[in-house]
Amino acid sequence: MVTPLNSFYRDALFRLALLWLSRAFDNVWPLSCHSRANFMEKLEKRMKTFMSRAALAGLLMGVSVLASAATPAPKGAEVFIVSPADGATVAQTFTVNFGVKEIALAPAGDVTKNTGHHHLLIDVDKLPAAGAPIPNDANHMHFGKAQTHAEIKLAPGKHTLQLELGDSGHMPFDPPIVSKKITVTVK
Ligand SMILES: [Cu+2]
Repeated sequence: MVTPLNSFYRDALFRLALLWLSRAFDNVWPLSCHSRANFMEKLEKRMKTFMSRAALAGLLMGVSVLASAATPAPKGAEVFIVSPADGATVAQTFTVNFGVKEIALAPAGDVTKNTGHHHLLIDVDKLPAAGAPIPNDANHMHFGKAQTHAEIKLAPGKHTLQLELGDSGHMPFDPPIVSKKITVTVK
């Protein structure tokens, strides 16, 4: 997906896009008009150039904003499932205990550095994409109040559980902070 840029390149990209756009805009107006037809033709041509530049500049700015979206993972940060144990057999309603190392928990919206909140991925094969908030559905449960455990209910059978930490805006860290995926058998 989007390769995170460091802040220097991100700023440079943004400024370049702005500068380039404003130069294109300047070119539209100082038209010398020998005749009305000539003027309209020139204007049309320059507007077209301006519009295509505006579209491209918008794209560049979008990329620079997107690239700024991922919060870098704190060094050594880890997340893990304390219980149940991998391979455990559990009742339909059971408690999952969450653990973290080298990162603190904070509610969603709290932008304190080196914090995040838990997301429980249930029967998820593909990790949530970088650069977008973690989905919020039955397979991606958010614990945006900085909870350290949850009581969940699953249908009988085998299920996989995995934790992923998200930042204040529910975005995966870069690189993603995910636990080992465990399998439980629900009675
Ligand atoms: Cu979240």
